[in-house]
Amino acid sequence: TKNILNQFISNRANGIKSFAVLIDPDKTDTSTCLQLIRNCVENKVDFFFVGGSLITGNTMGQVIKLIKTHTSIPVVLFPGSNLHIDMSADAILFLSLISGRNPDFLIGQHVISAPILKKSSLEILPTGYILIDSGKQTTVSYMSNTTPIPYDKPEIAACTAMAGEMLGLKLMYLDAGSGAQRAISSKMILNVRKSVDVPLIVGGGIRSANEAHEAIVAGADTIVIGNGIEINPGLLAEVSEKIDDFNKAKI
Ligand code: 1GP
Repeated sequence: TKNILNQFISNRANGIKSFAVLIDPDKTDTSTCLQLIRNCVENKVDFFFVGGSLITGNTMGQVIKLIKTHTSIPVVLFPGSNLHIDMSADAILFLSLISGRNPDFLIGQHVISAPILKKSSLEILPTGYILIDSGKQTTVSYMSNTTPIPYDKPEIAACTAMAGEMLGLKLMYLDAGSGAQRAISSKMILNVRKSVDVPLIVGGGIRSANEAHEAIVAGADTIVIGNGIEINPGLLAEVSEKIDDFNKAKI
């Protein structure tokens, strides 16, 4: 059933915040991955994002299989290229890198993958992918050969999101990049939030529950964390609790 986009949209409409955990298939062996999955189940994570801008191993399929055998939490592909498609996932972030000016990541990769995705049962999530500078060059900015939006230029991020929404993109993903030195500022999140109605995914460099909370208060609908959990597995429970508290206070 294709309902992940609707889940994002109805959560947004109801002011319900959600939590996505990014699994980089390169970074986990089976037992660490299994531990992480159990941790996610215990803490009621809403989505798994699986992927990354560069994948060197051949384990993405195994990671998805592992998730699928242990939970029913939806698996959303977070591809770095048209090579990162796996039919056993539930959905794919069909990312157009709208902060960049590299046509390959704006539309080229999409043309190559469209006929394959069309025949698949993957739910397509048309997403404006907006990279924000985080203090040091990230893998994604290098690999995509694009310049991220400067950290302190919220108006550029806002106009980029507006244009993406006008082009019909259904989700916006503000990303400082995995392993970012600093998370995206509240000011920028707020600016983007005020400029578009679509659900707003925010990630990159979030290392504490407080940072996650700030992003949510500023208007993020979905928080993505990868590295922070690898460094501190307890972060998962802390962030999940913050989100829960926020959602309960809302109801
Ligand atoms: C990266 O937003 C994700 O695309 C998560 O980043 O690994 O820094 O949490 P981190």
